[in-house]
Amino acid sequence: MSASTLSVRYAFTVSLGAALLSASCGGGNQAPAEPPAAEAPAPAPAAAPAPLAAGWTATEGIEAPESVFFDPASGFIFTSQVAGAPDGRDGNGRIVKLSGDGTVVSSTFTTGLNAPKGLRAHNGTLWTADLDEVIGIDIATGAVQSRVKIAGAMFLNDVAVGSDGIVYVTDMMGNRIYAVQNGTASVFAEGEQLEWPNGLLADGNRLIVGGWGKPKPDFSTDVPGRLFALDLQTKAKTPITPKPFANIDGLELDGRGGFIVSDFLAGKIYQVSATGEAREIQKFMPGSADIAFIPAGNILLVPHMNENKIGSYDLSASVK
Ligand SMILES: [Ca+2]
Ligand SMILES: [Ca+2]
Repeated sequence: MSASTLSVRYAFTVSLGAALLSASCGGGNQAPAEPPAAEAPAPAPAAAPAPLAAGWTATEGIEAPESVFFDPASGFIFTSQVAGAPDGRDGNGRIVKLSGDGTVVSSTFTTGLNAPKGLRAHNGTLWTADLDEVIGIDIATGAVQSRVKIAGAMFLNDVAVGSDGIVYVTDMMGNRIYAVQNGTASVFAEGEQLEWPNGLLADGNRLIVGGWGKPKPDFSTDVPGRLFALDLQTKAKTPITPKPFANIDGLELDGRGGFIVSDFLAGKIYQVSATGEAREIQKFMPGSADIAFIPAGNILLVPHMNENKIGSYDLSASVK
């Protein structure tokens, strides 16, 4: 290629660039003469997520993760970063977006939160609980769409969404469960019979609740929590496990009529049958927070809150 060919191509590129710049500035004559620093990138097509897989660990941008949620609609994984104290109003809480193979797609998917915890999605909105607020996030962009501040909330923790779109949220330290609908919160249930509720799941006409037990200042308990159900219409409580057995944090369906739950302080994972038999199936370091379980493939996603990492595990050998 000759030097003159190069110079012709360069001149063409410069003039085209100047024309584009001129157009983008409104077509006036005051457009600067120099070429733009870089070509304007075409809108990138949304990258498809990698298939959900087991056997990986993610640490990039992971900072005291409380919840991990697999969104079946988009195929992406979302995880909440408390980043600092669980009750810290510090403005550094984030949501991180990952692909199914553990690749971090965005470590700043949503920023400006405080200490976000539970995550669930409904109709394109990712819901989280952040201290005393229930926050709706556009799952396509990460932008905050709505905030509902709950007066009197002490330590909001997990969220669940009914088929009708009502968002339920546990207040572990307040011994309450709130319902949020059309931007307004109301008390759904309250009292010590809620066993200091942490994990929450909507399952048909029931709300499944994971009790932590009455926490001491260090969050340990003399009596841990049970797994129980609340009827969404009557609010009647039905125990699932007959006895308290764990400081329950994460709570998922096992796809077999029962549940997968995590014990945060013990680091243990249990499978609980529909009739309430709790069986330990995995043990990690303390700090197994709000897990995700995907029955297809028996994949468990664990936010290891004390270790600043997310792990993905194949439980095929232990889930029955
Ligand atoms: Ca924080
Ligand atoms: Ca939780």
